Amino acid sequence: PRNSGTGSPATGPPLRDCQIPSPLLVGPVSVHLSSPLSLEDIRQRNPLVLPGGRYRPPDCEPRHHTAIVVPYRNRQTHLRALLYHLHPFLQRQQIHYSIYIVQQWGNGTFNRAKLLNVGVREALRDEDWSCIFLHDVDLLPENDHNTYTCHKQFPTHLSVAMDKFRYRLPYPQYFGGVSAVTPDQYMKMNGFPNQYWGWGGEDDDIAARVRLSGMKIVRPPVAIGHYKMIKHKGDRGNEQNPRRFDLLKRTRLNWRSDGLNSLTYELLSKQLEPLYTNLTVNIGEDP
Ligand code: UD2
Ligand code: MN
Repeated sequence: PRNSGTGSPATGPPLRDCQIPSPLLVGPVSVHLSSPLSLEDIRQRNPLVLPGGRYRPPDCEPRHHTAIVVPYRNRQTHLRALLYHLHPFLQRQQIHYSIYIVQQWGNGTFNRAKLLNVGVREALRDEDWSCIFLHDVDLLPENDHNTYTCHKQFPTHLSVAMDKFRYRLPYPQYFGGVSAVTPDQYMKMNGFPNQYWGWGGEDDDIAARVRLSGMKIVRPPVAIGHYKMIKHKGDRGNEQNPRRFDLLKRTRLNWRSDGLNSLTYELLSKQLEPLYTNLTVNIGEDP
């Protein structure tokens, strides 16, 4: 059968494969941040997006199946800006995709990497995604040639040129912001660390896992990997993690035992919102 997963019409003639590159791409786009629309307005602008934030191109068979996983708590305006930009962006790329917002329940210290682990696991319960994106809520891609697909062999880092860093890579091993893995790559590196509570270090730990598990990081050209980061202050509940330097010294010892294989959490709810799937999760507290 040509259609297996969610969002597929039940019958109909086989579709031809989507063209590469997508004829709908426009290249650089200007990203305005003035006043993000309401969720209802965004929904009306994206009539083909199905509940849960799912989409597949209507007139060709997609070659890529990508889950976008966003670690999240209390960033309503950023979320609206992200949905406003990302839905049309991904549709121009003719990808079959779904957006997952992984919301940390409660007021405990934020844990980005653990939320990403939860998102990957839950997304893979829904579909055999060929690619999983790990996406900060406040980063908006500025060029749709930066395709939201995976490299066959190696994890990808996409946000290589951000306005915040004057459109340059801040340091060679930098892996923060937006990155992507295939399920195989994710398993190979035992997922992400669960022990980074608060701001910082977890992205460097993930980059170290890539290397320690025998892989490397691939990146799009700087001219294409442009992102705008919505300006913001640090969040309450996500203060700098003073233990991050000590933890990073131990990645080499810990990565095999802490990660996907030690992940525990309680899924409190899963809701198919019009523009995204909301997962509310109790991930426990900093011990
Ligand atoms: C940098 C990295 C980010 C991560 C972080 C350290 C960039 C562009 N991004 O972001 O990937 O490594 O440092 O942890 O370099 N969040 C919430 N609610 C909160 C706190 C965080 O939703 O209360 C989410 C949200 O998706 C946010 C992300 O976590 O974008 C990263 O947090 P941040 O934006 O405060 O950190 P930032 O910009 O320094
Ligand atoms: Mn940020």
